[in-house]
Amino acid sequence: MGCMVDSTFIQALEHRPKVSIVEAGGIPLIDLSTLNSSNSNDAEALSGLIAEIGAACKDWGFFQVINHGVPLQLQERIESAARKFFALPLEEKCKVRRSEENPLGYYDTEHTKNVRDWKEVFDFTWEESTFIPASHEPQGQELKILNNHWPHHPPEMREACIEYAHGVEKLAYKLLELISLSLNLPADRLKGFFKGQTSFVRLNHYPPCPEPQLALGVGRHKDAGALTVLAQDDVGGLEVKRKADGEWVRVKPIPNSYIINVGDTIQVWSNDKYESVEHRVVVNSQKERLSIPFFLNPAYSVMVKPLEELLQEHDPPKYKEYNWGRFLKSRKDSNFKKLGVENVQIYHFRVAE
Ligand SMILES: O=C(O)CCC(=O)C(=O)O
Repeated sequence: MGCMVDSTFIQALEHRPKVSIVEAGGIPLIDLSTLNSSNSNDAEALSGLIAEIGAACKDWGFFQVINHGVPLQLQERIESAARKFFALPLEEKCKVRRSEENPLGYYDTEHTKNVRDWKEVFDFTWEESTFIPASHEPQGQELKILNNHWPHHPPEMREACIEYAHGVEKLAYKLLELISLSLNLPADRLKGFFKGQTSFVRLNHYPPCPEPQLALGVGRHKDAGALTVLAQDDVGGLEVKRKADGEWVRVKPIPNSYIINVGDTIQVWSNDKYESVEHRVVVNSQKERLSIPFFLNPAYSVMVKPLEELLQEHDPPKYKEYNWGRFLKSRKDSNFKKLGVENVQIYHFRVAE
């Protein structure tokens, strides 16, 4: 029988999803109610929470949070707007299509590691205008401005997106503080890197796939930025590579929760104390799925390198410094089209041991 999906979507044999799903022993579930209750001065509860977050970052690089303080209606509103947007005819969605020039808006041919993803997306930045380098080349000094590309339909899309981004950003900064504390750093140690942030939100829509055993919604990858805060609907499909044994583990949807993962930037800042972990999205033949990651990213000018306070004579820096903006630009270019080469990764900046 012929194949029902285009060959550009087909994963190499070793990267295809397995039929059986591993759900047992999933990612840690962390209750943040201490932060939002009148007991927030309870030092013991707070230090317990910091220890839990530190252990989750170290052992998994991923965790799920409940009682996080982000109002549920923000997620409901953006989900509803996203479903209406993705249901529009392709030509309507293409009115806000992303281009190589401006990588924001609608896009349906994204590639991860040079294989096409079974999804369509809509991207917008947290700042209405965001600066990034015009080129990833080290000698290029020119900057360009990314402007959000808002559709006319549905009319509530823009407001729902902006309100959601502001709500989730607060949670992202709280988590960043807890992560800093878990590394024995002051709570606000990382905050300065985000003035002029390049953070963005992505609406991911995964339509049903006739051959889910051959393609992936998003191919295996690590997130390049600092932290990702992800909302998903009740369908499920996200899989995380368990550090303990390299097994792909499905993340069970929990109502009104967020999935948090450490990105490459925290891996470098922490000099590998916390590692960014590979994940991927499996699709299915019956149901569409929606997910909404918020990628908390530094400002374009930030030079990323291990934090000095975390280094010791027997633990020297494992990475040479690199510029975040150029790294991001290079990643965006490679996701836009199929290239013959691997895209930039933090291990390219690793110091030889
Ligand atoms: O859909 C998901 O659960 C994860 C999406 C993801 O990893 C991404 O958009 O980079």
